[in-house]
Amino acid sequence: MASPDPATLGALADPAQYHEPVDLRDLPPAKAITALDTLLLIRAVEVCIGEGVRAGTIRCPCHLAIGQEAAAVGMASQIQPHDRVFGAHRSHAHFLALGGSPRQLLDEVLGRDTGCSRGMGGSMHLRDVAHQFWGSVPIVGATIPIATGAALAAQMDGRGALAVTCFGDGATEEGVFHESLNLAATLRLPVVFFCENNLYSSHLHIGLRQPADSTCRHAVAHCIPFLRVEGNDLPAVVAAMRQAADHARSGAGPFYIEALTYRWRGHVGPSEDVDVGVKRKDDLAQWKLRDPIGRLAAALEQAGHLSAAALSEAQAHARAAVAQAWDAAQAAPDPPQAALQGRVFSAP
Ligand SMILES: Cc1ncc(C[n+]2csc(CCOP(=O)(O)OP(=O)(O)O)c2C)c(N)n1
Repeated sequence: MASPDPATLGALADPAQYHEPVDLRDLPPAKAITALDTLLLIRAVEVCIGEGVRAGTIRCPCHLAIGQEAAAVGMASQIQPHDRVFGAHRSHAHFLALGGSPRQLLDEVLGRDTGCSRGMGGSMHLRDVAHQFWGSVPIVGATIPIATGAALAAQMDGRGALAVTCFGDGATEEGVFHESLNLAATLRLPVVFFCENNLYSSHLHIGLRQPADSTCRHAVAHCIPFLRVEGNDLPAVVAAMRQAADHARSGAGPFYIEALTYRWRGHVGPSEDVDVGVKRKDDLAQWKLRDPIGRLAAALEQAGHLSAAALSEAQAHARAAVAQAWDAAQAAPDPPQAALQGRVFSAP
């Protein structure tokens, strides 16, 4: 079989395709149901955050990943206790997919003392080391070299752990991205470069920013094996991530994944931003038919593992859990004023 063209997304970029139920052959039903519950929880949390921003209750900038949930859940499926995962400005889904608490996330975006970063970070500085999420930052591309350093630490520790860095297609335009791929390949570091290509960087389509629409060509340039995957197909992302993680853990060096997906909301905030970007209005309607949740649920229903009533119940359960967390988060305390300086400088 010919290798895929590393520069071209081809049919994957066509929003009119891949609307059918996903292929469940490689994912046991119990795992698929658990994954569906996580996808529903992430969706419910992000819808809640969007409403909080719209109402003015949440005042930090929030970049929502509604529509991109399967990429995060597939990435998280292979993470083990000594691994270190890093995110970026759009990382609510990474945090939750790894097992982070919705309550701690909601507390954080509300600036509460009980948030995952003690209310000092907001949406773009999430951290939950107990669930292998070592941090996200707003500077585009900034966690890519940090993850590469974590992979060097993992290599020196010799426990078979790996580092994962999740970033968008826009981050591949940063110098540190290329420096990190070069170093990781040269030192054969156990790092998975996980690119969620949602075709946009802020309001600019990739066609206006890069000479080709697939970022996998950068992996080839740095002698790193790659897989390109339909990012709204949960079992496909799980399979790709399994191959990438096995490769990195075995000592064979870094691996590059490009998960093609699409965000339903604008770059930042809850609006759908259909009035900006190239053809976004028509494309968004098509991408909603390529919903990662709908396609997984349809496959489970088709295979007889899920009824329409059970799906509604799971959705209601996710929404109720989030509503309860939201109420509790609003009642949580703000950080004390003394914490402003106390958490900036480390004690001698
Ligand atoms: C170094 C740097 N340049 C520019 C910005 C402004 N900025 C924030 S997010 C973003 C878009 C990044 O796009 P991408 O990496 O594809 O991630 P996505 O938003 O699509 O998830 C930009 C340009 C920034 N935060 N940091």
